[in-house]
Amino acid sequence: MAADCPEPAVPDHGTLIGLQRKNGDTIRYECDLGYKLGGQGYAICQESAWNSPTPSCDLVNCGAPPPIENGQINGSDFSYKAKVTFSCNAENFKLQGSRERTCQADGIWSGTRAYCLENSCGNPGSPLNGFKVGESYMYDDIVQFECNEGYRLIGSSSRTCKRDNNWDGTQPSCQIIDCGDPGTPENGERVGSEFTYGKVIVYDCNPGYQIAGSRSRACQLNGTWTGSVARCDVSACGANLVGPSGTFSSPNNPNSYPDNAYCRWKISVPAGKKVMVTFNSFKTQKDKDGVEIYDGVSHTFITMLSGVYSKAFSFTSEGNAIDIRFISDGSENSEGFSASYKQVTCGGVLTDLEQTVMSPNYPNDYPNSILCVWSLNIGKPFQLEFEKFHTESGYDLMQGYRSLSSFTQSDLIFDIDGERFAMEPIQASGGQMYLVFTSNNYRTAPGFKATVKKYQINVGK
Ligand SMILES: [Ca+2]
Ligand SMILES: [Ca+2]
Repeated sequence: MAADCPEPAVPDHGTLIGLQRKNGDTIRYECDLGYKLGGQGYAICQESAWNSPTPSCDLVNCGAPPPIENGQINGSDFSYKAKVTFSCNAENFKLQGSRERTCQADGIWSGTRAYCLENSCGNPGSPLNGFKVGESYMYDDIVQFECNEGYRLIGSSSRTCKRDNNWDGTQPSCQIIDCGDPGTPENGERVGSEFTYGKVIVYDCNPGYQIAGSRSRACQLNGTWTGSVARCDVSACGANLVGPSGTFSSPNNPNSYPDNAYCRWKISVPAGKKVMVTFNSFKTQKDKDGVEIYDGVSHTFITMLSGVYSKAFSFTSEGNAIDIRFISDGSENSEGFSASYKQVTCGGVLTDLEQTVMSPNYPNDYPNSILCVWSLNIGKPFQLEFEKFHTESGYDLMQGYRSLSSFTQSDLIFDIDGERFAMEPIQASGGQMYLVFTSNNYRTAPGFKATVKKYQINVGK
């Protein structure tokens, strides 16, 4: 019978399990936590000897953690219970994963793998009614915000991507710029009812009052109106005038009008009639002082007169009222104007294509001794096409000027009388035409009919 096996050695940091030492018996070795077996974990007693040497218990080593791009591993002990930390090389990188990892007993690092990722705050978006400038959202990048015209930025106009992946400041919004109601002066009127950025309000005073403060005001970017509050003060000039006829003139005429004059005359005649105003003399500081004429019913702008006119001229309203303003600036003056008015039944104001001009009674004979004035203010090139023209030759005359504010010989574009057949259209590339028809006191004819038509480039040659 063979002898027993010798007492086996116990590995450092390990334990021996099993007390039997006879042939055929098995013993086992176990290592303490954090140590692993180096060698076979058991031995069998065979022929009085252990068939395997005593194993070692080696300290667990997790090995170097995977390298970290744009960062570094701090710590060089990778064995059981050792800790390593990770850091990123530059501020614009942010660590993702575990900042600290510990080597565990199973040889695996605790936590999750660390990466250094470039910082990004993400697209902050554009405000409604505005836009963003800047397409890069990394650390230290700046995006700027602007609002569309007419909107004001509320919040941060620029934001910087911070290290914590958040934008600094607050996301802006764009608020519509509204200057608020600027009011309406007593004894006056206001044209315009929109108060947002860029909108313009125009003031006027009733006849007999003159405006103080700003005649027009615009809503500005900063939410305030330009100019100063409009007021209507009693005026020494201007009046409401009622037909059938009368006169009016600039202040002090024929002596000089004052600086900063503002006079408004509104002349009304019975419904169905029109007002013809004749300027018998006219002399103002050119382009600085002058007269504005509007239809008194539709408020359509007819013309503006300024400078010196050497002969009398007239304007006729379309409705049964005409609205005239005389305005002078703060320096230099002249004698101004003298005017008369009367109610008439011919002439008028044309502002659109396809409108017609006809002699009174057309197609029957026009009356003797008439003066008819038409203002054609179409606002774009047009041509006047006559479908008929027949007046007393040599005495009953139709004249056309290319302007509503100048009536010199060089402004005259046609001057016709008698009977005409197949007339070429008369073109007005400037969008305006001033027509005057006069008949003398003897003999008439059927007159004329003409229509405002679209401008044709190739007509007229
Ligand atoms: Ca002046
Ligand atoms: Ca005649």
